[in-house]
Amino acid sequence: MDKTEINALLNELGLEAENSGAFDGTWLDTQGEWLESTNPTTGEVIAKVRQATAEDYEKVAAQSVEAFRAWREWPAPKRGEIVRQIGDALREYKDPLGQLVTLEMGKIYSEGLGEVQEMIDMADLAVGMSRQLFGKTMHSERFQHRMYEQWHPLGPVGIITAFNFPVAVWAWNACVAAVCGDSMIWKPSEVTPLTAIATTKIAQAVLEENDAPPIFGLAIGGRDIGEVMTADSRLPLISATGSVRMGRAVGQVVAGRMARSLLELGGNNGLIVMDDADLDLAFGGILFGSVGTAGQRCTTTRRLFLHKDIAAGVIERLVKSYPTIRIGDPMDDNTLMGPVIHEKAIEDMMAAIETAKEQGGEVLVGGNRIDRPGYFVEPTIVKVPGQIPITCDETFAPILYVMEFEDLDEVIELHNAVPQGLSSSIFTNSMRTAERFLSHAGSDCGIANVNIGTSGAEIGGAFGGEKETGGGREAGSDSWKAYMRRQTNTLNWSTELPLAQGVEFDL
Ligand code: UN1
Repeated sequence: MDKTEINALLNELGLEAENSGAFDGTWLDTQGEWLESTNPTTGEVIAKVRQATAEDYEKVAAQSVEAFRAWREWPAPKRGEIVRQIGDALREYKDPLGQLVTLEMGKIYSEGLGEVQEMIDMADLAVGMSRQLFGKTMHSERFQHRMYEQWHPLGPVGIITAFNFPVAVWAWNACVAAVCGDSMIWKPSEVTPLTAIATTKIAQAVLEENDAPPIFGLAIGGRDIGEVMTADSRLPLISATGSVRMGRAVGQVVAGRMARSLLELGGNNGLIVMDDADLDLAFGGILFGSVGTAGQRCTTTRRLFLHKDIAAGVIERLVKSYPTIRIGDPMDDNTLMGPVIHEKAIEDMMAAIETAKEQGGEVLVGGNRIDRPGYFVEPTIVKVPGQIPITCDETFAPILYVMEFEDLDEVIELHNAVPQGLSSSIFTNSMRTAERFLSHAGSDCGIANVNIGTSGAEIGGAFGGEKETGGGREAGSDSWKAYMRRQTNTLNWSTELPLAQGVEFDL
């Protein structure tokens, strides 16, 4: 995209060369430090954003409390109707918003569009949820008593998102929180502020058309804003996506004030190929899982386990294919892999490759930075002698560690022997093997797949993982419960006051 095209795109999405990074129903005249949003494809600045200060945050939070009080009075299906309209607005803006995701984050345009589609799907799902926030009814042990539970709106929710899904993860949280009756404050990644501002504008326009309170607050800033938000006792839930280090800090502070956190942290996802697998299917799954999004999904395939009888063939095919992956401008339809997010991502990737070599790994293909403007690297395969310390870490880059195994027991053990537990997959045509992998004695991850890869989950299922991945669940299934508070009600319509458990307490 040239300068004129970029300016036209910014204009279409209501962005300017200089933008405010704090929104409480109006765009605040922020006085924080300037942030430059950079295009990872060229290294050039796209536009500037002024970060929220602690004072700006205070305004956003105070307004969020107000908005919550008004919003929780709206019946849930009416809240769902607003989210339905947000889904429609996102359909209208799918192309430009998808382009902005590609411009600012660097994923290929088809994935940029896919990301906005994920937001639309999330809105549709949440509309349905708005009529299904079910509580249970129980039978009371007492005569002429009724007992049931209901789910109430929780309060203003803090949402911290990462650069790699700069808008979809907001939608996972925001669509559900909105139908649940919550207001929210969003702290996006500092490297993708423009997509956050554009999204907030799209959602706010829908609220205004419907005279709804400004439930979608925004506070763009660094760790300082994250810390103020995490410690803010007005926010009963902090939903945070990002590194284990960040999540540990957030989780401890939030636990300290007895609030709730929903953490979706690092993954170190393994893909197992058995000797009876359909190797063409497996190849497709490995390729998208390891190279897609330039290795920057939390569900990216990072560890590949190959049965010894098929290992040589699969490795040969991968090593031949990797150099043919079309790397370049993510806006070009032909490109399969765009840049990584910034210089530091390249440094981290190169450091991980060096460490892997020191620990016995052998680079089979790739391993280098590509000499061109922007932040481009070669997707890399490293053969490792088994689990070595570096394969227990998540490096947010397209490095695939490959190891061989002999039998299922061994590989399940190996697969689970890392601190993270997000996504996992096995390729096999054996029903027994598949079921074992999905059983309690199989994968220990929050997501376990058969004959599809580790990445690209649909929004209908609850998304998240175990161990250091943080234990949170977002998006589908009953994840909405995290955004509401449960109340158990017992109602006596008799003329007596019997006590539970048959206790007698008469004068
Ligand atoms: C993430 O990388 O934080 O399953 C989310 C997937 C996507 C979401 C990834 N639907 O790969």
